[in-house]
Parts: sequence; structure tokens; C-alpha cells
Amino acid sequence: MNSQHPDGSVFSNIVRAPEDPILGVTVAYNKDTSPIKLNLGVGAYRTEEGKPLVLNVVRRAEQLLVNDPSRVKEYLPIVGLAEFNKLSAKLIFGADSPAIQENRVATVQGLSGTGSLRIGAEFLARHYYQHTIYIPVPTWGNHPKIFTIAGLSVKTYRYYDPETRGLDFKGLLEDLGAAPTGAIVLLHACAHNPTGVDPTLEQWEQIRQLMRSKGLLPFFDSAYQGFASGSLDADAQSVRMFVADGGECLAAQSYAKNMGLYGERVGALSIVCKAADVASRVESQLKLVIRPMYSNPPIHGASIVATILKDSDMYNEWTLELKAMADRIISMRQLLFDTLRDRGTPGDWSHIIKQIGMFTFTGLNTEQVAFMTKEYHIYMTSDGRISMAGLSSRTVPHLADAIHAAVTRIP
Ligand code: KET
Repeated sequence: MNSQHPDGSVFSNIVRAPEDPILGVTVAYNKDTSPIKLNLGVGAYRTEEGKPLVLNVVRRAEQLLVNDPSRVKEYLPIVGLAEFNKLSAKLIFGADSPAIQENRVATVQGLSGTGSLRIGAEFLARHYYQHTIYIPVPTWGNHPKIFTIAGLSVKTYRYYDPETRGLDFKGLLEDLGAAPTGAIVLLHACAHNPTGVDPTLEQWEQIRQLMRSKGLLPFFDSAYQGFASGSLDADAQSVRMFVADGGECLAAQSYAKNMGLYGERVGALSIVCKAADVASRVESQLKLVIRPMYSNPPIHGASIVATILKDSDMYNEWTLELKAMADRIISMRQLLFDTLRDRGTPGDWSHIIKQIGMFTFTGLNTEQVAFMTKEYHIYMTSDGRISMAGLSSRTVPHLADAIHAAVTRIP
């Protein structure tokens, strides 16, 4: 017994932390014993049968890998699998990108999107002169935590207008226009989470001009390439516009959603520089960020991705499977919209079919969400976001019933 710790534990004064606002929804869902329970919290793709999906092309790649006796389990280099890094940069910036051809891109393998964002944030905190990062309101809940913990100072810019359920473009331009020179700006490359609202290409062009004129540094979070439109190239347009002007930018990529590799934790961070020698020095510093964090990244997921990206036949199969996932999500939007219309649910629900990507930002408030969880066993984040990828034709009527009851009973 220690007099300073009367119950004998040095940890007895630790307070319980709250569950994560997104992953905690799954924890609550798992505890629910109701047979009609439905998890629309985390952004994870489900089949029409409500099951997780391993892409056929991923199974094929894994078979090739396990059947190859020359493969070993040695450590990867600190920056990860070289082939994977090259192919990832090509995927987001385009095969014909001058930045790649001129060797101006430093790419490192990261622990999915989150880990790649974190590496970029730590690098900026150590080596970039401006420590302020602007993130949109709202944004993915992990963004402010990742950037703050890395040592950046987080500020916000207006993004979503709840009145129009669209982009607050004027507010966005005003806020970025008022940002200090050199500030970092976090941009969702496509399929903005949680709102499902993206700028048009014309708006992106205006954002680009404003940011470049003020020397603001773009940091793209690309977690949904291919999931928005079904086309990998179309979903990378925003990023490619910024690279085409010859300026610098960062991009964090995730293969969680578009290849369904959630638990494999595979992603990449690229920093586009103005010259090859700068990129090579940047890469040398990225290694100093990575080595004390986790030494070097895991090999399996990156090998799957590289196997698929380098083989034209497998690449094509992937794009078809990706398009099928995107299309199923879009069809769920239409079905939910039609079902609410048929029920005569009060309100304008057209945003369900207008929004882009994995999520619908329904506009349901916290009380309505809590009601739907309690009475209908439907789990979603308290901001009213639902993962459209978690729905199926079988479960849409149940969700529509719940939404109808929530908006008619709770103001
Ligand atoms: N960025 C965005 C915008 C994003 O929505 C996610 C994940 C990530 C990055 C990181 O994903 P990773 O698995 O590290 O590659 N979003 C879903 C899952 C989560 O919250 O972790 C979600 O919003 O449900």
C-alpha cells in the first residue's frame, strides 16, 4: 500500500474517456440485441445483403501473394513499399502528371488515411513556417484531433449552409480570404464528410486562385477517390487542378473505402514540391517523423494495392467493382428519397439525392437521432449523418419509418 494511492493503484484517478463519436456508434450497435438493428454510423460499405464486402480483385491479389514462395516478411523501408508509393501518386495525380515525371513528389506509405494525415501534420509542425490549419465546418471528427495533437493550431472556415443544405461558398471565400499568408487549408478532395456537398469545378478553380494568390498551402484528404462519382479520375479533379499550376500541396490517400481495405490500414502521404532535390530532402525528413512513431509500415495491404494497380487487367476489374459500389450507394439514395416521398414525410428530402459520396447529412437533430436509435434500433452519428453504404433495399423501409416518426413527433 502506498499512502499517495490509498487503493493501491497508481491509475485509480484516471477518468473514463467518452467513446469516439463515430466508432463508438459501432460499440453501441454491437451491444444491441434487437434483430432489426441497423448500423448507419461508420462509413463502411455493406452489400445488398448487409454484409461487409471483400472485393473479388482483392481476393485474387491475395491469392497471388500467398502462392508466391519468393515473398518474405522482412521489414519494409521506413517510407514503405516503393512500388506502392509510386503507383499511389500516379493514382491521385494522374499517370501523366508533370510533378511525377519531374520527380517532384515525395510519397510515403501511411497507416491508411488517418496515419497519412498524421504524418503530414507532424511534418508541417516541424518544418513549415505557418502552424495554423483551417478545416471546414463541419468536417470529419478526427481532423481537429489529428492536427492539434501534431502541434498545429486549428482554425475553421465556413463550408456548409444548413439553410440551403449546400455549400456556403461566399463564407468559404471570405474565411480563406481572411486567413493569414501561408496558412494550411484542409480540403476534402471529393465526397465531403459528413455533408456530401462538394464545390463544383468552377468553384474549385476560384478556391485555387484565391489560395494561390494568398500563398495558402492545400492539404487534401482523399479518403473517397472513386466513391463519389464511380470514376477515379473524376474524383481526383480537385487535387489535379492544384498540382497542374505547379504549386505545392499535400495529399493523404486512403484505400479503406475504395478498395475495401479498412482493417489493412493502407494509405499514402504525398508532398508535391517545386523541385526534385526539395522532394528528396522532404522525404528524408518524413522518415524522421515515421521512424519513432511505428518504425515502418505493414507489408500486406500495400502489396495487395500494388499488385492490383500495376496489372491492367486487375486494375480494370477494380474500377468495375468500385463503380458497382458507388452505383449501389446512389441507388440507395434514390430509394430512400422515393420511400420518404411515398410516405408523405414532411420536409424537402431532395438533398438525399443531391449529396455525393458515402453519407447523407440528413438534417435530423440530436433528439431525433436519439429517438430513432431508442425506438427503431437505428444507429447513426448524433449530427444526423447516415452511411448510405450501410443501407439495402430491405432496410430502407425501416429507416424511412423511423425518419417519418422522428420528424412528425419531435420538432
Ligand atoms: N478522412 C476522412 C474524410 C474520413 O472520412 C475518414 C474515415 C478518414 C480520413 C480515415 O479513414 P482511414 O480508415 O484511416 O483510411 N472515415 C470513416 C471512418 C472513421 O471515422 O474512422 C467515417 O467517417 O465513418
